[in-house]
Amino acid sequence: MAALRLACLLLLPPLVLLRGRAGAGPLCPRDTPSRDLKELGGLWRFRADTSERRDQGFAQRWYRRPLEQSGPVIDMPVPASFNDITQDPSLRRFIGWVWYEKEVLLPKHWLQDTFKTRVVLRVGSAHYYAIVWVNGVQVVEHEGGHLPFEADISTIVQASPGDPCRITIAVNNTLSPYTLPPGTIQYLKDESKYPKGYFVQNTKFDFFNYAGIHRPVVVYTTPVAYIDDITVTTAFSGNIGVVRYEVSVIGSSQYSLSLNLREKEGKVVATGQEAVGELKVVDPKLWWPYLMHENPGYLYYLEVKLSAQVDEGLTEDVYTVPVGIRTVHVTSSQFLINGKPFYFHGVNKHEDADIRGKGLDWSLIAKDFNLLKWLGANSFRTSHYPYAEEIMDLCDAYGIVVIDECPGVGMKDIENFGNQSLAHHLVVMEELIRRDKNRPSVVMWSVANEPASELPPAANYFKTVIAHTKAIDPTRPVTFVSNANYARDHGAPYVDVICVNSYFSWYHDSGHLEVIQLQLNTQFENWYETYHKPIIQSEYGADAVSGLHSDPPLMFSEEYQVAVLKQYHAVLDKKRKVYVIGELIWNFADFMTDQAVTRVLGNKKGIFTRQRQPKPAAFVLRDRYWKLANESSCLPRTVQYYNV
Ligand code: BDP
Repeated sequence: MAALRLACLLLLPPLVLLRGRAGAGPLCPRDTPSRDLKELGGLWRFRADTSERRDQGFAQRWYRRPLEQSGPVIDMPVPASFNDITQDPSLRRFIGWVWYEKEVLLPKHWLQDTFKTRVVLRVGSAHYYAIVWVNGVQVVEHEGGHLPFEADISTIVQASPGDPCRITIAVNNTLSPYTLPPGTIQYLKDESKYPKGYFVQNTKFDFFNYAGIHRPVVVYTTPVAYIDDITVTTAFSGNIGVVRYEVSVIGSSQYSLSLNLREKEGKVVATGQEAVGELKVVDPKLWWPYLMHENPGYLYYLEVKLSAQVDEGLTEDVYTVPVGIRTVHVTSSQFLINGKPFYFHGVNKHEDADIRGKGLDWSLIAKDFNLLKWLGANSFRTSHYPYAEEIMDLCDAYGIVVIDECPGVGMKDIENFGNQSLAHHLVVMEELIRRDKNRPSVVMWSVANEPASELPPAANYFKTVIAHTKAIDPTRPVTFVSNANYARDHGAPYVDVICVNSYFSWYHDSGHLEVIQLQLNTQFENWYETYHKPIIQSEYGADAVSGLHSDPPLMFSEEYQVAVLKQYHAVLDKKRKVYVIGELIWNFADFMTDQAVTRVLGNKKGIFTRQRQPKPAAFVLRDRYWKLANESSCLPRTVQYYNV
């Protein structure tokens, strides 16, 4: 109970008023002929509220004046996690409210043209609970990391044109049993062992709980009458591609639309005028996964032009969404993309790197995509939370297939399956789908990773979350990733694809490579016999500390990691001929975790180190993935082995 009280105290500020929309506008901010964009990356002023109850910032209203007037501030990069930036161990493990602040001068024409410009502040993601003020006025609050949120700040910034606008963001990383991911706060009261008031945050997931402002903060403009959302779904029949669309407009009821669907090179292939319609493309270039076609990730561009009547006259807005024409279907033993069987040969990742933690970093993003291509990986799962939009854009463009996972990870206690958690989980799925619904790369939603799905309440919980997800997006299959016993998993009846994790010869029968094939075979047979649904081996692997060697292979050596992979591959090679539709290695790269006796500066199951250098397992997987790609595709010889 005490733990819960503290969790609530840390999470909820006194007197929070909800203003503005808690979610983000569905359209990712872009520069267009009618919209401007200003990125607020760089160094922000930063202060952690170290008061015992973490409530000093609210009691003293730090948002009312420049943050440095409240006490000592430091420089903090945005985007980045704050944990690894300083030499201060207490900041690395800090739980509670931290405060960020930046002053920004906005262009004059955004502020003076008050009737025609709407100014919006958008945060790509902040972990986990955020409240935002502009010039001391609260504009939005948002629960949950990994997803964007925004607020219309026009009236505030336009009230004092010429003055810098002060943006204050308070972020709280406390996790409670009802957040996603969940966690608990534990007070340790034995004063012979712990200082007074000592508490820790406990979680049941296996990655370091990085916090801060992880993705870009931007200010952007739209006209006052604007394109609020565009939803696109695609199909094809014979040589006709179909792009169904729906445009929603805010700010005027008197408007006209003009839509142009363009090829990559700019040629218009279809046009429309209605808010809801269907565009037909003759001989469409389909969106294909990487290595399934010589021209993967083909995108059309749907340019939407709005001409709207507002009080002051006519205003125009333009927004363009990339469109990949493709279909996804699941049978009892196959995953079909554009009607052809697709085999996931890919990875699980993390947003994780030295120093920046989970902060967006273009160099890392570019390197990771180059490594994926080198590896011959055609897919990844966004384990265990939604990744940055910048990453997802590249998946669309490169043809990397994505299983898009929400932050339902570490749900191990019965409390995580109550109504409060469920209500929040539904909102998170809505926000995720609103953000990623138009992406051709996203072929399936994953609503959780390794929840305690044997618990009886998991039945109704997953039935509801999956039904809700399908109701919002009827075009994509839904799964969650299980490590439960096939006979006792209460969520599996509701999924379209069985995703199963196993660590034979690692967490069980440690060191016994000889049992892997038997156990893996049994695992697959049990699941398939029970459900007759296609199966993805959604995690498997072993830790290898880079540079540790042992022959015969012993645990934690590079040789052991390779040996585990080879044992798994022997069984996968049989089962992929029948109902196994994919294999995703755990993990793409080593990543930071909480400190524990089982973790050596983090989880070492990466086939690349945290610095993205290959371990021998990477070469084994590379050979395998390119072979799989060549088997299942008709790639021209030039693409058949990635030439570095
Ligand atoms: C699985 C989890 C993943 C862990 C992995 C491991 O889904 O988050 O990091 O095991 O233990 O159970 O390495």
